[in-house]
Amino acid sequence: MLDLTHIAMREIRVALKARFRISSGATQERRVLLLRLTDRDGTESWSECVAGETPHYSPETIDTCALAIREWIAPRVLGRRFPSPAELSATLDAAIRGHYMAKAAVEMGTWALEAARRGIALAELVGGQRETVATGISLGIQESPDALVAQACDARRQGYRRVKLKIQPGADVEYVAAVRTALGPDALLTVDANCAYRLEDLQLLRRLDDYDLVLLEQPLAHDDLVRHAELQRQLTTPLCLDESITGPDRAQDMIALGSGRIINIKPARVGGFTRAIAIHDLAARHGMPVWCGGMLETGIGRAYNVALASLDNFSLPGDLSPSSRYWHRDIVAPEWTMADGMVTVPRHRPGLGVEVDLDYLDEVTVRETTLAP
Ligand code: OSB
Ligand code: MG
Repeated sequence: MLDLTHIAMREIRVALKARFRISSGATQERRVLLLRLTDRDGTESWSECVAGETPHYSPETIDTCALAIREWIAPRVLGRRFPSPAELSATLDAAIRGHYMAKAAVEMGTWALEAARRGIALAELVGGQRETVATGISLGIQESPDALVAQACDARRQGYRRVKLKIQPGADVEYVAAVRTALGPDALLTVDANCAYRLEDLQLLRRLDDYDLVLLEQPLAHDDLVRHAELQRQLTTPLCLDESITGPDRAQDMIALGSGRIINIKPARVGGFTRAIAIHDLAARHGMPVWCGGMLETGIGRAYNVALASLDNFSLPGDLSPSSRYWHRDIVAPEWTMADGMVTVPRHRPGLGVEVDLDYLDEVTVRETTLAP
């Protein structure tokens, strides 16, 4: 039984090693909202809210999430008992429209809490079987095709199993062609447009069919399914949806409409693990592969994604880069590492599988509030 007595909200400020640019905006300094959940029996867990500082990827931001958690989500869960995270998820769904990343921060925290209490790994609680998960890298938009090629070659030397290129009008076909030539025909290559195109760009998008891409991620609007279906009918490259899939119902609509053939599951985008697993299971029943996306997480968010990606139908490499890709110093110990393009699922440690480095966390914390019933 889950019985939360406190939720501590902590904002930290951490700088990425390098600016990360996608079609909808750039990030270097990150403000990250972390939660520490405490249960009546004293068990604690940490979770991460992945919302950015601006609404460039989704309508949510770190500030809307903090507001939603404080005003509407925490009051619904603190001091109430839930048999499991699934019931807590259903309660939040019924009571609050949208605010998926805010709900997810709390809901995912209860999965780690439940795992810690049972003394099992988060991956085991989720039902994941893998010992290691395959990792791809996401490369931001660069100044020139040459600069992108240099990063792609470096990624391959590091062992990444897949390279994803961020694209936008003006930085697409030429960049993709250069990287395909540099990496050769066997490299797993994908592209992500983060909503930068319109259906009218069909002729341009069709040119991407020449580069044997594993997938083209979210070319059209963040809430679109109908135009993506039209586009998929005109392309041979499989479309993969990210922003458009905010829950199991949207995944079902995507399948019914033919809006794409692959789903990028980010548990935070869809409101948490309960809904992420429902999408995973639905896709599996339809023979549709899924993979786990990233949101420039710290090592806490990474722990959740790695556990989720240990499920069977996460059959393409995820955006699960090790700590050193983004951070000079991560906030967890041990830091996340990659060997031969694989990240090890911490199956032999209970809960998240990593410890939070509290000394460093205090150094980067800018505010903290504790919510109680
Ligand atoms: O679309 O997958 C995306 C980062 C911020 C916002 C959106 C996206 C991304 C990434 C980062 O691609 C992937 C990662 O965390 O390694
Ligand atoms: Mg994406």
